[in-house]
Amino acid sequence: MDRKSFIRNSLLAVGGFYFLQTNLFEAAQPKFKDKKDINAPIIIIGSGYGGAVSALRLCQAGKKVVMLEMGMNWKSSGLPYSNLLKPGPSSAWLKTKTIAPFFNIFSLKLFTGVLDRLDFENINIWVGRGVGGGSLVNGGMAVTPKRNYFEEVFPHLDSDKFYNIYFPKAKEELKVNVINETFLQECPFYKFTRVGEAEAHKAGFKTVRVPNVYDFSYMEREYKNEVPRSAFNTEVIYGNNHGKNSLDKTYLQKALDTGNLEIIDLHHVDSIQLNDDQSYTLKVNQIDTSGKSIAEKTFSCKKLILAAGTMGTLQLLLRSHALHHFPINDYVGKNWGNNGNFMTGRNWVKPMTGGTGSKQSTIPVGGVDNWEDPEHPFFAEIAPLPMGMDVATALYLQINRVDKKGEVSYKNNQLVLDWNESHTQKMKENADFFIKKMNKANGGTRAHLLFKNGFGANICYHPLGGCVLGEATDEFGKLKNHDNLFVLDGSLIPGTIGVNPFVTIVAITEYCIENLISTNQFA
Ligand code: FAE
Repeated sequence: MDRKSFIRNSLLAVGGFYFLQTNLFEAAQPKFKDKKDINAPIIIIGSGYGGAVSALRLCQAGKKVVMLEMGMNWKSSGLPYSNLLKPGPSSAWLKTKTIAPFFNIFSLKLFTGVLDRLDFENINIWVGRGVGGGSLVNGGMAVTPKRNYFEEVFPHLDSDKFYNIYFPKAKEELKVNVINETFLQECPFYKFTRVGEAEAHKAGFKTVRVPNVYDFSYMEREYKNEVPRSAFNTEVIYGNNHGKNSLDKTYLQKALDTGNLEIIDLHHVDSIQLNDDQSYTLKVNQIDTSGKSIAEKTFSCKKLILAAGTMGTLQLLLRSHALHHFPINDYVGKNWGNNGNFMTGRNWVKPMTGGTGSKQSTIPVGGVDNWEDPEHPFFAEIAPLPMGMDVATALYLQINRVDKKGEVSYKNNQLVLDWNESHTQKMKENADFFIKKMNKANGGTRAHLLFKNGFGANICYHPLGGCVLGEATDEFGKLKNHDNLFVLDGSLIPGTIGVNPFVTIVAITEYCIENLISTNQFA
């Protein structure tokens, strides 16, 4: 079987093509309130991790905050999220075909879905869109970085403070929990994890249990069919209808409960101008759910927080600089990385004994920890591949060091990424080492049915950097040469953190916003 027929046959076997119902979209169009152009004291652009943490702490300090989000508010729309086997409205941001890392044979009608893919010459970057940002589409893996690597990446931060205060605070607010070990050992939906761990041990690797924001007590009840299924119903990258504590249920809900936050969805900020009095004017496009522009607006604010995610924040800064000579400094765009993301896998994994399992949870709970190996340091998530049938395939998202950083610039009206094979060479060597060792000990082949040559070097879920803390910004996220503009999102982390990044993004934002509030930067 070749790669294309593997994908086609597998998907046809589990459900066939799913044609979208036109009337479903039309009936469900949210009713937009006609908002006048706004002059607000504080505007936050983006409702992902950095934006949500900033909003909560400012609102608790009694500040009125307006948050602009280009994606949709799924919670208030009442529209359900789609699952992997039946893609629908939530599956992609304004695309006519699905955009998952593989298996993209499903047609879609243009809709403001939650998953977007930004395609560059040598790398594709997936991001979340909607109120909650990346928390709507991600796997919920809530990992605290290894202390020695955190200290290497952020030599100027007080790591005692982070490990005693900000990481614990982040985990508590995000509702991080760990799967029950007995449940994991017995549940058929976690066969892929058990096989992955047993094979890793046989090959001489160490494995670790990975915490998550998915509520594992809910998962145990969904297994018993006491509540609707989500992780066990192939829901994840197109949104989870249940179980996952995404930001709309945690930080953002708490911020809304203060009465000080207004979230305005389906509003895309195009560019920013700095005014003579050091305030900001934003050019904003209101769109409908088919992506059509329905109003051009102008928002003004004294204090501006950029939390549009690494790529969104860089786009705003670099585009505004190109269009309006918006002041930026030489560090903007530098020190960018893919957090060492490298996807790989193995085919023919235990085909005679049920492979990795026909039923798979979408929530990863295991990882191979080879970080201490001086020659091949990496962490590899044992990732699910929920296709509704056993495909005897193991999937891994490796996270490596990023010793050679990339750079982001803006040319011909678009972001350009200086990133090529030389940046991922060491990652490829690590993946090759890992897969060879696994196959030697356990059987199996390189996953040429999933990726060309078995390596997905161009798959990135964790874009980081480009507006690095202490380089492009001061030590608490204020952009250099600005009095009233703060960057608080993944772009503060210099391209790498060694684990899945959102716990670190939350902890760093908690640290920065606490200081910014206490030094009256938002007065
Ligand atoms: P982010 O969450 O991306 O939020 C930015 C928000 O700004 C988005 O809602 C955008 O729509 C919005 N925005 C952007 N530009 C504009 C504009 N011009 N106007 C208005 N709004 C705008 O930023 N990380 C983990 O730690 N664990 C995981 O298990 C994990 N799995 C992942 C799986 C997938 C498929 C993906 C795509 C990512 C995953 N990540 C994971 C990465 C994680 O979600 C990501 O690092 C964070 O979401 C980044 O947080 P930020 O606050 O930087």
